[in-house]
Formats: sequence, structure tokens, C-alpha cells
Amino acid sequence: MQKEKAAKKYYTGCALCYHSCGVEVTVEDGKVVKVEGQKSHPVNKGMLCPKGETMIEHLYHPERLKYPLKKVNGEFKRISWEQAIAEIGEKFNRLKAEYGPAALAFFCGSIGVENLEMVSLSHRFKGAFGSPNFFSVESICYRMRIRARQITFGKYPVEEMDSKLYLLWGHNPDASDFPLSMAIDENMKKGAKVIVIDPRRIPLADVAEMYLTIRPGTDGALALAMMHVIINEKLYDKEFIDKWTFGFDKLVPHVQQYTPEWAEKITYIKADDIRKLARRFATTKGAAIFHGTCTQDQCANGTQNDRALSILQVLTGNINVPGGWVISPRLKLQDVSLPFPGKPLGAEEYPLFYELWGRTSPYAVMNMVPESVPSKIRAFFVAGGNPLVTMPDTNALTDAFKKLDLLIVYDQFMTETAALAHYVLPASNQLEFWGLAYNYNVCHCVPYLMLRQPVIGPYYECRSMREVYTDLAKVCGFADKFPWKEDFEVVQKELEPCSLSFDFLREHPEGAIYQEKEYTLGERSFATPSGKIEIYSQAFKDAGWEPLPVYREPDKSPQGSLWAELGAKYPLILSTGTRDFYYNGSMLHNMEHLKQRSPYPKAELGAETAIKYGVKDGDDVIVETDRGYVRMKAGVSDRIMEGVVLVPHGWPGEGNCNRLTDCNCREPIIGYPQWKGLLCSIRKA
Ligand SMILES: Nc1nc2c(c(=O)[nH]1)N[C@H]1C(S)=C(S)[C@@H](COP(=O)(O)OP(=O)(O)OC[C@H]3O[C@@H](n4cnc5c(=O)[nH]c(N)nc54)[C@H](O)[C@@H]3O)O[C@H]1N2
Ligand SMILES: Nc1nc2c(c(=O)[nH]1)N[C@H]1C(S)=C(S)[C@@H](COP(=O)(O)OP(=O)(O)OC[C@H]3O[C@@H](n4cnc5c(=O)[nH]c(N)nc54)[C@H](O)[C@@H]3O)O[C@H]1N2
Ligand code: SF4
Ligand SMILES: [Mo]
Repeated sequence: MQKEKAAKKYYTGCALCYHSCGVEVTVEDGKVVKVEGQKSHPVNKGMLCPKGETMIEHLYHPERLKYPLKKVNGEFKRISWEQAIAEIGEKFNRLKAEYGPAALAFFCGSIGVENLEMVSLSHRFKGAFGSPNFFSVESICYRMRIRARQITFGKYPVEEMDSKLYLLWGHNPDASDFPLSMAIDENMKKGAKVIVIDPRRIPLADVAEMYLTIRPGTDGALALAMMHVIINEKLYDKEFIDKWTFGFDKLVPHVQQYTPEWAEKITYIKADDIRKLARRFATTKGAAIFHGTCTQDQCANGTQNDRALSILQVLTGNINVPGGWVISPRLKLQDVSLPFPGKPLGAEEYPLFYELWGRTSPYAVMNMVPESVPSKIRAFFVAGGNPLVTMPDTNALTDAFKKLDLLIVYDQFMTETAALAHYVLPASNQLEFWGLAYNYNVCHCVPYLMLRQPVIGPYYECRSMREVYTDLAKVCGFADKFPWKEDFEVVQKELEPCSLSFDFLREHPEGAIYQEKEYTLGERSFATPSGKIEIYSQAFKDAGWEPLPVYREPDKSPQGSLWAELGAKYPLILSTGTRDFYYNGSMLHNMEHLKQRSPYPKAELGAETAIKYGVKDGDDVIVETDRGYVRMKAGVSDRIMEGVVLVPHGWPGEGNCNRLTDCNCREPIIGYPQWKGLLCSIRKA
């Protein structure tokens, strides 16, 4: 007789990318047998993207790490947790005694947004150990846009998912933002419109009201010219500006130099199209600029781009109106990090990244790692990230990592970074530990919170971040700083100041809104020194930068400072990091279901450019820059701007686009990599 199986259903948040969609997980006999989208979740409304659909394959993948490993004579050897913790802890102590605590650096990947506890506890361990050096995607991804908006608004206004006019300005939701692409679909049926500004004719450009092809890295010039038109044609929202802003009077003369004709020469967009775009945007209430989660940031003009785009949103009065940008309800959580001595690497060089109005951010600048090993950093603890693929300048970073006295990687898979490590520690999967899933306000204003719960027991010897740090803390002499016996106690602690308690969320596993959105503006809406939206930024001025937005050309571009040196050999414009719908960063490239659907990395280029360089669609090609080369397949189409090559990020080995990028080619204010406007060549392999 067949044994009856007891199936149980759980709600939890998908942690395979930062959108944190709600999922319903079915468990039978201690095994996850089904994963579906959670119908009641406001972000994904019952749907899952292909990445989310591989959750079970990812969980039980044969390559998943099962045991702690130590490299002995160049080979990994299985060791016990006891041995791993004792040896690593002892090495940490020795490092501290010889070189001081700052020599041990921490890295958490973008998974940090998904695995909040991993990041919080890493900050805590780092503080207890006494190191200021915490690296993460904060110094390459969305922190710049947050910072620029904080500087401008004193708070962080965020794009609304439901808008009347979506200005997709270097953002391709069909690949990178699955919830937004569903929302756009729905809202278009109700009359919402889309405008696309992109060197690639993305799928949504086919249904857009306007599609403008732009030269990568030049978006700041377009934004300034739009301001010129909006101001000179008096299309701005005077009432809003008078009431809520500071410095408009200084902006008016400042933008006179930025005519659409000036911008045409830089962006390659016709001046008349710039006028049309400015007019259309300025005359729509409920319009939102979606400027890519980091497209506008990872270039020479990054911080100024973000300021300019914020100001455009302000000039048109599209702040705190439905469909515009809305000051995001703040999720109040208990910060479990601990104070640390000194300043993180880069605090001196990029002061606006580190400090604003006396408040500091505990993040170090990734681009500075290669120059800082071994003089300042001698060991790395990498948790949930794959910097040797995803961070700038793989060649320089790999050389630096090879010089480390100690590299530890805590991950679920043997990544490229883990392969170089001295110790590899097997990490629990999100379905095996307690955590918080919140709709991080990076790109849409949906203030939703739910618990991530362990739906199954531990996999082989995988451990949670709390377990690892708790045991290491004992060897390092600060066991008292990690008092929690169970993972859920950390979550309980985090939720102490929150409007939703741990018990409430346990009783409502489907999640809940943590704070209603507020559209009304008041005296205290803008926490800047002037109490207003700062079109003119004293913070920029004090840090030695232009207080009104300006345009800075990418260093490596046909109009850039390094063209004379590089142009003859690398005549094409390169933008790196276009998203692949089937993968997230360097993750999931070993999932069979996804490999079938996206089997290789594609270097995309236009039809005429392909003819000029002797390349056909599907050819194996070499894309090369002054930093290195990659091998990809050519994706030739008339949807790509001529003279431009677009490459995805996250692929392993010779497909890794960070072999092309340069840690010394930086945005000067915040220190981000220039990833969106570079120079390259392409040829048949
Ligand atoms: N040239 C170029 N490079 C780029 C970009 C670009 O546009 N151009 N984009 C950049 C951006 S914006 C980002 S955010 C970064 C992303 O870069 P990373 O943050 O390095 O992200 P992933 O490649 O997703 O690596 C995540 C790792 O975490 C592991 N992991 C997943 N879940 C868990 C968990 O619960 N616990 C533990 N311990 N590990 C886990 C995965 O197995 C994987 O190895 O890439 C950047 N790289
Ligand atoms: N499937 C999937 N989803 C992801 C990720 C993933 O790896 N895979 N990564 C996640 C992460 S960490 C992040 S930060 C976000 C990134 O999200 P975004 O930064 O919004 O990136 P994309 O949506 O790829 O949009 C980039 C678009 O900008 C265009 N583009 C390239 N250079 C320029 C330029 O200089 N100017 C303009 N105007 N356009 C340009 C590209 O052609 C592409 O269509 O995506 C997140 N979502
Ligand atoms: S969009 Fe992200 S969170 Fe949502 S199902 Fe896909 S991988 Fe999971
Ligand atoms: Mo990112």
C-alpha cells in the first residue's frame, strides 16, 4: 500500500534576486516538491520569472556545496566545521596581531539585499573584530542613486510601479525587472504610455510612444538639455518649485549653455527629438523616470546624472504624486551592526560616498581593492558574492586576490572566487533559515514585508550565517557579541522597532504592508539643511564638486580624454552589464533549465557595424579593450545602435565582461566604475 504523504504549504520570499517576489512552497516528506508564485503578493501577483522557477533545481543542485573545504597543495579537501572554525579564527587573530584588524575585509554580494541577515551580521562581526572595511555592491550598484537623491531631497523618493508615463531611460524591465514589466503591461491597457531612451531597441520600444537611441555614457547631456527646454519654454511646475525647492534661480542661468543642439553632438539624439521629449515629459503629471537600477550610475557622470534626473522629476512637479517618484516609507529595523574604529577604504578619496551631513555610511570602495592588497588589506571574507566575476577589472582583482594571506568564501556553490579561496564554507539556502523579505525600495515603492522561513532542515553540513559568525566569534574572543541561539532570534531583534512584529508576521506568513504610502508633503518632508529640495547642492559644493548638475564625458569614448590613446585600436563604444532574463549576476549559470534557454553570452551589435568588422550573427567573436578580452557569440541585429557593442555581465571564464573593465576608470565623485561608456574592438574569433 502506498504511504500517504503529508504535504505542507508555506509562504516565503524568493531570494534569487532583489525583487523578493512572494512564493508558495510545498513540502512533502521533508523535501520541497513545488514552488509557485504567491497570488496575494503585491509585487509578483502569483507569477514567477524563469529564475524563480528554478528554485528547486537550485536547492538540490548536484554541484551545491555540502561540506567545509580547505585547500591543501592546490586541491580542496573536506574538513570538519570544528577544524575550519578553529583554523580560520586563529588566522584572524594572528592577522589582527600582526597587521591590525583593518587588514581583514568583508565582501557581501548583491544577495545581501536578498539575505539581509547575512549583511547585517557581517557588519556586526566586522565591528566586533574592529575592521572598517566592508565591501559590497554598495560601491558599484544602487548606492549612488540613493546618495544623489538623499543629497537632493534629504530622503529617498522612489519610482512608483503604477505610472502614467514610464520614461525607461536605460532600463529594460523585460530582462531585469520582472514585476515592473508586468505592471507596465497592466497599466498600458489602462492608457499608460512608455518612452524608451536606450542604445538598444528593447522590446518595450516597439510599443513605446517615443524611442530615442542614445550614445552610451552620455545621458547626463540629454538630461541637461531637457532642463534647458523645460525652463526656457516655461513648462515647469512653478507652484511646486516655489514652495518646495531651493536654488531654481541659480539653475536657470546655469542651463542656458546646455542647448538641445549642444546635446545632439554628444548624445547623437536629434535636437528636435530632445525638445519633443522634454515637452512630453513636462506636461504629464504622474510621469516617472526609471533610469535603470545602475545604468546612469556606472559611468563618468554618474552622481551628476542622478542629480540631473532627480531635478527633472522635480521641475515637472512629479514628486509625491501617484505615478511619479514618492518618498518611500521607511522600513524601521533594528540595526545589529556594531561601531568600528577608523574609516573604510575610500572614505578620504570619495567623501560624499562616506559621509553626508555628519551621517556616515559603512561601505568601502571596491575599485580601490587592487591597489590596496597587501598594503592595507591582507584577507577577505566573502559571503554571498562572486567578486572575481562581478566586480570591476577581473584581471587586476584576481592578481590582488592571489596576493591575499587568507581568502574565505561562504557560498552555496564553487564560484570562481571560491575556487581561489583557502577555505570554502557551505551556506544554507534561503529555504533553510529564517530571514526577512522586504520589497527593497531600490526601484519601486512597494512597502511590503514578510518572513522567510525555513521550510526544510539543513542540507548536509550547510550552515547559516549566524551559526558561522557565532562560532568564529568564540575563537576571536567576542562570543558575547553573538548571543543568539537560533536564527529566528536575529529576525526578532531586527523587527523590534518595526510596525510589524515577528509574531504578527508569523501569524500572517503571506506578509503585510509595513507603512502606508503618504503623498502629501509637509514642513518636514525634505530632511536637507535648507528643509527644501536642493536643486543647488551645498553638499556638493562643500565637497568640491559642482553644486548644479553638469556633464562629464566618459574617459574612454570617441569624445573622451583617452580617445587619442585608445581610439585607433578600440574604435567601438562598449557598454557592459545588460541583464539576461535567465540569470542573476553570476548566479544560476549552472541550472540546466536556464542553460537551455540562454546557452551563451552574446555581444550585441548593429548590422552595419557587423559588416564593417566582418562579423555575422552567431559567430564566435572576441571583444577586446585595453584591459583584456572576452569570447562571446555575436548577436547582430538592427536593434542595436551602430558603433556600439553591448555585453552582458555575470558569465564565467572567457565570457566574463569584467575582463574588459578598468578599476582605475572611475566616476570621480563616488568612485564607481565607468562600466557603461568604454572603448572596444570586435573581431571574429
Ligand atoms: N561590468 C559589469 N559588471 C557588473 C555589473 C554591470 O552592469 N557591468 N553589474 C553589477 C551589479 S549592479 C551587481 S549588483 C553585481 C552583482 O554581483 P554579486 O553580488 O557578486 O552577485 P552574484 O553574481 O549574483 O553572486 C551572488 C553569489 O551569492 C551566492 N548566494 C546566493 N544566495 C546565497 C545565500 O543565501 N547565502 C550565501 N552565502 N550565498 C548565496 C550565489 O551562489 C553567488 O555566488 O554585479 C556587478 N557587475
Ligand atoms: N534577470 C536579471 N535581472 C536582474 C539582474 C540580473 O543579473 N538578471 N540584476 C539585478 C541588478 S543587481 C541590477 S543593479 C539591475 C540592473 O538593472 P538596470 O540597470 O536597469 O539594467 P537593465 O534593465 O539591463 O537596463 C540596462 C539597459 O540600458 C541600456 N544601456 C546600456 N548602456 C546605456 C547608457 O549608457 N545609457 C542608456 N540610456 N542606456 C544604456 C541597455 O541597452 C539596457 O537595455 O537588474 C537587476 N535585475
Ligand atoms: S523576479 Fe527575482 S524574486 Fe521574483 S521570481 Fe524572479 S528571481 Fe525570484
Ligand atoms: Mo545591482
